[in-house]
Amino acid sequence: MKKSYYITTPIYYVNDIPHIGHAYTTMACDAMARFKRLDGYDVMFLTGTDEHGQKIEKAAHAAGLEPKAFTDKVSQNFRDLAKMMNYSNDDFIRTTEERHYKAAQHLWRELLARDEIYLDKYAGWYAVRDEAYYGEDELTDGPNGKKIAPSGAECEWVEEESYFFRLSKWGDRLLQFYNENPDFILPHSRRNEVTSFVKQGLRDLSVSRSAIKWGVPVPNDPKHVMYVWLDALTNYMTAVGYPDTQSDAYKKFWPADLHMVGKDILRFHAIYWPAFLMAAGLQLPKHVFAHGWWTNEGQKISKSLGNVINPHELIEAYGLDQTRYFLLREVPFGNDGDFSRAAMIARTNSNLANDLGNLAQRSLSMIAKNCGAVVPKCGEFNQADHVLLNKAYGLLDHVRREMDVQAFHKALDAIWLVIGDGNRYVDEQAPWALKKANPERMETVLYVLAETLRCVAILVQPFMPDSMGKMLDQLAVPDEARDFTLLTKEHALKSGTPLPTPSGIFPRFVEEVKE
Ligand code: ME8
Repeated sequence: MKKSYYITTPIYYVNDIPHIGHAYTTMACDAMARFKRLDGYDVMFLTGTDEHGQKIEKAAHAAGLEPKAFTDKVSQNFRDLAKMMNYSNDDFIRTTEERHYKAAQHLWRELLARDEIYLDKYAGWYAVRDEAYYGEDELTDGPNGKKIAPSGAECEWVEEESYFFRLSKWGDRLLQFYNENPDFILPHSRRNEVTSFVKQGLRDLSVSRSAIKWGVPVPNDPKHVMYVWLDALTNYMTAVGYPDTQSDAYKKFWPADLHMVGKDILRFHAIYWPAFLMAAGLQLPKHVFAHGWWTNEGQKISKSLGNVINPHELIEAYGLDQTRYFLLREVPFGNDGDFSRAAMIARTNSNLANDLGNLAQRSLSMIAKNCGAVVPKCGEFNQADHVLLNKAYGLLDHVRREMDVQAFHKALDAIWLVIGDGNRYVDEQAPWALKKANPERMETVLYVLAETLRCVAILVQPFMPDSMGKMLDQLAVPDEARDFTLLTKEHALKSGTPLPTPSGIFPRFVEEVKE
């Protein structure tokens, strides 16, 4: 049986316009999902939308719509984003779906039955923007006497009847769990912020709202709707069949291998979620990775500043695969990063047009011109040939190690080192000069280049599936011969295989000069 791999994105609040931040998280998951599929795993890759809560209720009313009609309309924006970015998600969950109500209410009943939930009254601070409760000690004074959360969100005072989850009793168990599973919170540099929050002592968590209507109804108490984070987190199990824990999907994919999130929502995923699951007697996800935040030319990205970067515009200006590549290559994954047009153009031109594009273009056009448009003949390999080919065949192990810890930039770096070696090899071997003097050697050199390109293109597929698909077409590699088991010399290109006419894959980006 194939090994399984389950990866999730956060489910996005539907009221927002999808921007580079959302595209980034899902892109990271898409690269992981595609990588694992090519590496022989049965993959489940989930994304979707978070559609309940006070924030959405307010946004719907501001738009003059009932929440259901509003969310039906705007959740489409996130499906469109997934299509536009060529994400390979296997499912798209909406928390307003029937299957999700069933799952969320089941989890509630489980918690209630285990006496993990009790009815009381909440009196405290709430930030609608974050849909989060904050303790007085966490807040600072803002202008107009407002209280401000560490995230910068404004808080309001809330007093309402509310159900509480006994979070306070799970602190020690959580700390023990982090200790026993040192790779649960990734990158490791983020562990401290979670453990110190838990060590300060956890308060019981309000898990229902009675002042708002838009949410999953609390079973047997229609005055209450579930707190949106308890509802939302459950999506990860809904999509694999919960509450049917005997279903094939659940047995195969739960617990999830990786919840990918932005650093802003680590607390919910690394504290609340495992506590809910422990309390319900369910298995905990294996890893939560919290990545950094993008700024725009040095500024925080926000609707109110009007500097939101729309992925659609990036694709229009620079190309789809160029955008996908840039997102995961520019910034070490886990760190914050700044978007700038200059960086986008520099990356596109140097790594794609120059390095990879040139290697492919030079090799394939020489083959088309000088080798009768077939995979060249392959003579005896010399030392230089062996060195390059062994590096290409050796890449998978290295890239896999980096991907397994979500070091996307390092995985790409490793591949680009071999691309750089390939370009140096062309210069040193100078196949154009061998044409007359030693045509057999010229064919061997071009063969080595084509074979190197095959390995590179197969490995880069998770990041740039369309472009690498084209490159593999140009090398006449059939669709069924593009997974990682084919990355060996036993599966090398066969001399004499007819090749289609090559064409450039990565054009140089030329800035329009304004008159
Ligand atoms: O928090 N840079 O949804 P959300 C990088 N519904 N990533 C960014 C970003 C930026 N500038 N802006 C947003 C929610 N993100 C909840 C999640 S999960 C059960 C519920 C990404 O729409 C990043 O992944 O506010 C962040 O965690 C997520 O969008 C927040 O999305």
